[in-house]
Amino acid sequence: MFLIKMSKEWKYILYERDENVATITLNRPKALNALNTALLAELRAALEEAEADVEVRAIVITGAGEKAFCAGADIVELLEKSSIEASEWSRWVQAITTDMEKMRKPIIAKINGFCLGGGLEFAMACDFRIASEKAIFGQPEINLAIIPGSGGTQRLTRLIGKTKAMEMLMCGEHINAEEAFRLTLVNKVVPPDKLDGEVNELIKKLLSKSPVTLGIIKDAVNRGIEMNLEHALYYEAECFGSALATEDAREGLKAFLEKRKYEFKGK
Ligand code: DAK
Repeated sequence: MFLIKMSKEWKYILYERDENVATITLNRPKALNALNTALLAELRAALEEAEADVEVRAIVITGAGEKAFCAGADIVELLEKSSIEASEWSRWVQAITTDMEKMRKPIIAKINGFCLGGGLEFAMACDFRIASEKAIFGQPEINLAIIPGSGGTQRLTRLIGKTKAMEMLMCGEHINAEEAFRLTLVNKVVPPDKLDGEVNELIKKLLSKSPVTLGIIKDAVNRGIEMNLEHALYYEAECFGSALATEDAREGLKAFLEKRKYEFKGK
């Protein structure tokens, strides 16, 4: 039986640490978990806490309530910002998603409902997206005459390609989970009552691997995708060298030859 260890009292998020897994729940269900500045500050602090906690080896982000993962940036707040405030806020928010990609631990978005605008941008900064059949996706910013500001125009294009990204960004329409899967925007779609189980299965797989090597893969993919192929392959070779130098790699290679199960130490 896992012990639930509550870490801190937050106002807009719930943070649970259950053995090796930290779960961060966006917790403004009445506003469909829309991202106001206070929530984002807490989310950032929670991510930092999870990254710093040596016991944590996987992070799950999800939304409170039945209806939404996150319906995007808080529209009430957006209207109040001056142009200068918006630019500063923009850099600050972008840093959170960029940091999520720099973090070494795998991050899973558990998408239980509406996943729109900034909500989808945060989901796209995660390493995995597991969705309920009820999930709805979109970049509806165009309907507010704004654009996504936290990577939506960039990460969406990288994930699903220019043709469909342009359509989603310019038409601002919702797509259902099945379509999101077809576009490879999500890894898997499952009935709502199977969502927790599916995410737990994925976590089980990830926890069985070397955490240090998972971190190297995440870094190689996220940095490499921004480079030309020649530089990316050079970087991959450097990462390969780092991976091979770990104790876990020695253990993995030896365990194979000795026909036994590996025991990784994360070193
Ligand atoms: N912000 C604030 N409140 C929201 C919200 C949002 N994004 N989405 C929903 N709510 C609130 C509603 O106002 C409503 O509040 P009450 O009226 O009950 O007080 C409550 O949540 C329930 O919503 P609905 O009554 O509308 O529920 P429905 O089932 O009828 O509709 C919906 C659900 C998700 C289809 C609808 O709520 C909706 O269309 N919501 C807006 C979705 C949206 O447009 N999202 C994009 C927001 S803009 C940036 C970074 C990020 C961004 C921009 C810049 N930088 C770093 C620069 C991102 C921008 C966005 O995400």
